[in-house]
Amino acid sequence: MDTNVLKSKFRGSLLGSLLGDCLGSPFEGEPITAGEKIVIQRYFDKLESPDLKGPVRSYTDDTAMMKSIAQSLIAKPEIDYKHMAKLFVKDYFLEPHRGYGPNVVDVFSKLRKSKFDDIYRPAREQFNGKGSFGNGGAMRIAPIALYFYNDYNLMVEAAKKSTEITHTNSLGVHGAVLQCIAIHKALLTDPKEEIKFDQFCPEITKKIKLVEQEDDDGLELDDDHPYEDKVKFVQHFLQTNYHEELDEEVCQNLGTSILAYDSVPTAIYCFLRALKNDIETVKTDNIFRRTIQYAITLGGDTDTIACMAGAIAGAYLGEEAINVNMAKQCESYKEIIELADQLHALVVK
Ligand code: F2R
Ligand code: MG
Ligand code: MG
Repeated sequence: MDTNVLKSKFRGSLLGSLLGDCLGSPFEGEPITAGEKIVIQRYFDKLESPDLKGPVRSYTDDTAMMKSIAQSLIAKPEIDYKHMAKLFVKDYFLEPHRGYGPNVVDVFSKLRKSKFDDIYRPAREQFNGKGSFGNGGAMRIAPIALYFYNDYNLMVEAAKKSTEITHTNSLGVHGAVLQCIAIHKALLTDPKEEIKFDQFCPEITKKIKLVEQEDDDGLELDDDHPYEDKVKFVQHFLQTNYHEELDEEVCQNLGTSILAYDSVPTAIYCFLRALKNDIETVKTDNIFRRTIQYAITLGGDTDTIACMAGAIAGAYLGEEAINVNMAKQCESYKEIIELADQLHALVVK
């Protein structure tokens, strides 16, 4: 792929992640009624206006941690997970009010107290040794997909290792790997050759199946391949003709919660649905906007689902698809472009 196209896609993915977070966070946990969908439509219409004044929209933990990963990859191109852990912790203690997950903050305190002697121990101890399966690993993963765009196996390994600093439950780790695989697939697909809907899900299903098989403990206690099954559900919903009532079924079956299992497949669905057809309650011809606005109208963990859907949409469509006025409304948007460019300069020759 042409290096300039890739540069635009690197920017698109990190900006997509930022915009989803900043624009989705005011609605996190709010019940989304028909009236609220109209409010969201007007909010997005206004955001596209060049005349909009007022304070920028703040980012939350999703972007804070995504920035730390990008900064760490840039500062330590040989990959240093202790350095990455230190950036997570430093950012948290500098700005603790960015809406971090209720339990992950204990990991940060323990890492600080232990002087980072074993960066994986505090996360392993979470939830009585089960580890977290929140979506905190997945929400921040975009820089890993970009940095390792040329080496799929290293990408999967880095997705796991960077996630395990805070999340060790296989549902948390595999959720992050699935999100990384989806961004990677979108990144390497030329937007001129339209994504073939019938292929995107089967391809990422095959990949996540391998990851789930490799990490299987062999005890056959629970469902051994939850994400493989869930992506098949995404495919099923995509094959169903869209109507507004379908959203209810999507929310119930795919989920919209703070858990990785209940949010990563939903983000993938939002991107593919927005790409496939118009959505009655989301009036725009712009596929990037449709993706994040639609994700927000599903409710629940709106900042994170819009952030993850935005990272995939941006990786596919590139920066040009993102309205500049809307991007300028988001805190640190110039810094995010700078980080994307530095990652691109490091890995795209
Ligand atoms: N924290 C939030 N949203 C809450 C409201 C924020 C508010 N608007 C504000 O501004 O203050 N959002 C952020 O948290 C999510 C990412 O969370 P992360 O990093 O995964 O954290 P954690 O604490 O590890 O897990 C989240 C919750 O999931 C449940 N859980 C996880 N593993 C579990 C297990 N093994 N057993 C039982 N429950 C488990 C717990 O309830 C955790 O607290 C993003 O949405 C981000 O935006
Ligand atoms: Mg957040
Ligand atoms: Mg969230």
